Amino acid sequence: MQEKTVLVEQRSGYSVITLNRPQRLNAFSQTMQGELKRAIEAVEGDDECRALLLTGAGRAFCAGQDLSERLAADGEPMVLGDALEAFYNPFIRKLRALPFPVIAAVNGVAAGAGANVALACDIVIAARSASFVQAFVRIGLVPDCGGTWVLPRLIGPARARALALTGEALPAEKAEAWGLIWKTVDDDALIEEAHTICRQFAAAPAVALALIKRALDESWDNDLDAQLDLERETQREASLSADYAEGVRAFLEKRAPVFAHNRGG
Ligand code: T3D
Repeated sequence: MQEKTVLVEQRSGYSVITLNRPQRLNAFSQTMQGELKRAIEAVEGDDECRALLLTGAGRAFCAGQDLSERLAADGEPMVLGDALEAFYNPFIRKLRALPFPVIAAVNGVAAGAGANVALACDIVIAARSASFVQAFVRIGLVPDCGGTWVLPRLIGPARARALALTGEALPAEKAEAWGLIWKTVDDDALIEEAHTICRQFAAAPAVALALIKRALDESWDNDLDAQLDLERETQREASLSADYAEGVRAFLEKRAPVFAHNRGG
């Protein structure tokens, strides 16, 4: 039997998805795209899930689209566009819309769509040996999976342009220094660090986490006035949650809060 190209593991309060085609640097084959789509839908529908950890098996995080599936039988490249609508665009939208934090543990090279899937996550931590490569231009393509949106917002137009236009690899430590990712850790500490973050989110106030994500996401399109209105609404909603009452009580009683682990409030 063929090994699964995506491994899903349930931990207490969070899930782990591992891209699992190490011999192809976890490049996205069509089979893997199908398995990943089902995995993310399962995680989305799991009321007990309060964080998602995404990582890769072997020496790479992900090398992007499996290019061996991009030549038609006559040896000509496929026309793209529909391919983005079939998998990548809905996948990125779903990943961004999950109501809990998504942590990418980038264990090695993240190239092409692999880099931009990682950058679509809420928190990106990377092994010191990892790198981020906007490899698209090397094969005559344009960054996708939201790369042209997220790069200038995270690192500014000058750096975004140079990375996208040259396809140069960006080492993890430089990615951290530029503010592209949250942090770099020693290679052998990466997975434990990612699990620690997930455990922290599994015990955190779930309603607040979802609202924080929403407020930060919507801020990209808002002026200050609109954002202040949004903060009023998100704060109102957060204050209706049992977790807020518990948080205040715990503070006043000088004890650690015990949150309800309930996304419904
Ligand atoms: O098509 C659409 O739907 C549109 C969407 C496009 C999204 C995209 O992601 S386009 C960009 C696709 N990705 C790339 O162009 C990156 C290709 N890979 C590389 O440039 C290099 O492999 C890396 C820089 C990522 C790593 O280099 P290195 O030297 O560490 O490893 P390697 O020797 O190149 O790769 C190891 C094996 O993985 C090798 O196979 P082999 O020789 O051992 O049999 C290599 O062919 C294979 N591999 C790596 N990347 C891919 C791949 N096989 C298929 N597709 C890949 N993307």
